[in-house]
Amino acid sequence: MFSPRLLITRCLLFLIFALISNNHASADDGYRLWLKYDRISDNTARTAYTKSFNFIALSGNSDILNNAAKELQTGLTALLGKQISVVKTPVGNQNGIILTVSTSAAPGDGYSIQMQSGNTVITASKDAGVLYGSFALLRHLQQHLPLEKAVGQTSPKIQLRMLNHWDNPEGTIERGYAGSSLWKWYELPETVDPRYTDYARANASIGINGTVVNNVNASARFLTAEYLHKVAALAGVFRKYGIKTYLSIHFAAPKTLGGLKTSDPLDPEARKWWIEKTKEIYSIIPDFGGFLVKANSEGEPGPQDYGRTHADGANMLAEALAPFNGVVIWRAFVYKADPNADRFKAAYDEFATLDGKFAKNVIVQVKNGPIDFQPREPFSPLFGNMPRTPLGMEFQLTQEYLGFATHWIYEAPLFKECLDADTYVTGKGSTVASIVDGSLHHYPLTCIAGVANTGSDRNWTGHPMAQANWYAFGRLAWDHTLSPEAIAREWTQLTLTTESRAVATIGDIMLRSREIYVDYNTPLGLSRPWTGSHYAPEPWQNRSSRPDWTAIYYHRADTLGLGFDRTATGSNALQQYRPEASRAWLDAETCPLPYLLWFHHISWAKKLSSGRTLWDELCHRFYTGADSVLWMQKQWAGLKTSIDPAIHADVSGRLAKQHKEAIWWRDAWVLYLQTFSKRPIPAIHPKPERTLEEVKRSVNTYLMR
Ligand code: GCV
Repeated sequence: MFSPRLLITRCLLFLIFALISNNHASADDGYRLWLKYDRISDNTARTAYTKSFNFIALSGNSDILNNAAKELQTGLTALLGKQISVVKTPVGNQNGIILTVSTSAAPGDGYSIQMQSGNTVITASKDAGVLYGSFALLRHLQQHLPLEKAVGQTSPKIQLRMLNHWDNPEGTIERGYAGSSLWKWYELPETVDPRYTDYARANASIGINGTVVNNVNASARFLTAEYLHKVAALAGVFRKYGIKTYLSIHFAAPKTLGGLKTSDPLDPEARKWWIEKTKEIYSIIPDFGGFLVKANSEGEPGPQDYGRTHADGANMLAEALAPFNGVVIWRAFVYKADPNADRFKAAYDEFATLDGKFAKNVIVQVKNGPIDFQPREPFSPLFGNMPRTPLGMEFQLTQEYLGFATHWIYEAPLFKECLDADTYVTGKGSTVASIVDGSLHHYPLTCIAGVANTGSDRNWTGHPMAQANWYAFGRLAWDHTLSPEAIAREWTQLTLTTESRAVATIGDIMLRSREIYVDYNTPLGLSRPWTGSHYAPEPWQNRSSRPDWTAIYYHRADTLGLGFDRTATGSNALQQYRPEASRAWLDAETCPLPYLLWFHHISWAKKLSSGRTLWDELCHRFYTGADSVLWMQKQWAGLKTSIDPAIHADVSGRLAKQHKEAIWWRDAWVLYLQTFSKRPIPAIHPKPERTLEEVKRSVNTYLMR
């Protein structure tokens, strides 16, 4: 029987269901990254934009320009819910977007956005600039900001803004935690996965203009004709988004691939081999970017195998690339197996004396810290000490020492800390950023690289929040003056929610996340590399083929105290810095606590500036860090109604694991260090629920997985 009441109830239920499902149209798998373009829910903003965008006028014609117009069309249509067409000339006196290329526009890859006669005009001197401007406008609209606030001009501060992929030919990724390689080498070049286009869009949207597709521990296979054609297929996709393709090379390729007797950089045959190989590469990939090289590092071959220098090696490759305007990016990540040496000093010792000896098209790429992507490191002392050699920055987005894809760490504060550090090389204000962007030493080439955290996982980065590190890297590569806060807010609004309370809470978690991790993992300047997985701390590791591949080499715990003495009574690594830069670090009394154990061996009973002894302060930090993950969990739990349910559940699960591991890692350190300090854990902290042996066993079990 027909019942109007039943009908009304059913209608209401349907309406509620429709509203809920419209809010989270379908579970968000994270694939769209920060390019979601969900319909703008803020009516005022949407109405204003709708009036302003009736067409997209594009007079030029190139792949990049067409992609700029296409992206705007896709984005606006979805954001505003109305179809917008791309035309050759502006339509009558209707408001629209005009895309133009003009030689007098913003320099380099820059762009300007202006309002002229009701139109929004994006102008650049290069096609890529128009693309960047288009993405910037979309970014602006996704944040529901007033259109007039989009007006302005910007150019990137660094020329080469690159991702470095540590991807291997068999599809694995060294230190990759988000599945396997994005590049399906077996299928290429015949099959070109549409995902490559989405990868290129994502990079272009944040201004990244270069990508090294293979691991720096390079297989010579990438230089075979077979692989060059595969790489060419990728390059064919990337160039349409203004991205150049680069390769990591195996320095011994003349021997291993070319069958020569030597790969000596001063040998004419070896030089000729590279010249011919480079010509072949450019015949297949005409806009090829150049080579990235890891040489004489961790077992990789290099010029020192023949008694030559890094400059000899780099210059041989530079000679081959120069006719094509290609560049050599030569890494400074080197250290020898010398039991008496301090790994901290190695890059400086090998490179500083080579300043001025590199060819014009060589960039020396330096990791942010002197050791290896630790949760906190002082800036590398090479910055500032090679004024005649362009120095590039290498950050790591993949979280090798930062909890892989399980622990939520927002890395922008780490990047900024290094970029803003003052080297004092030409007086106060000689920041690392001013060296990397070339403004201090007037480098003709500038470069910044991020070791990619992408993989075949549907959401690209494994941890949904790790997308923010890719995003922040690109934004800082464009403009290193941006604040981590602003980038976090922007990313959250584009990616997760525009609800202001949720944006603030997520920003708060993000900004505190790195410090929390440092506290339960490497507080007070501890560091912990060794040759293993680099996941859980294993401070007891004392056996390896070389001393600098143990954990004890780094923390130097003994019955007297803890930390690496790098003052004049120790390795004297501090001497590699300008006195003004190292002044605060030199004296244990003044050394800021975050760097204390990087530079000093401190006795367990020493009273620190916090008022606690070293031992008590360590316990305090380890416990506070682990407890703070609980805080992160609570904050996140409170956002359930503001975040897509699939993403919310995914992050909740990872946070639960992070909390469990933070306790475990805290226990690993505290119980191990206690065997030296012989001091009790302060009574305000609960005792670990397991013994050191049990912790060790659980680490081993974990590693066996
Ligand atoms: C690509 C660290 C990592 C290695 C990496 C190396 C490098 O040692 O553990 O996996 O190798 O850095 O940056 O070359």
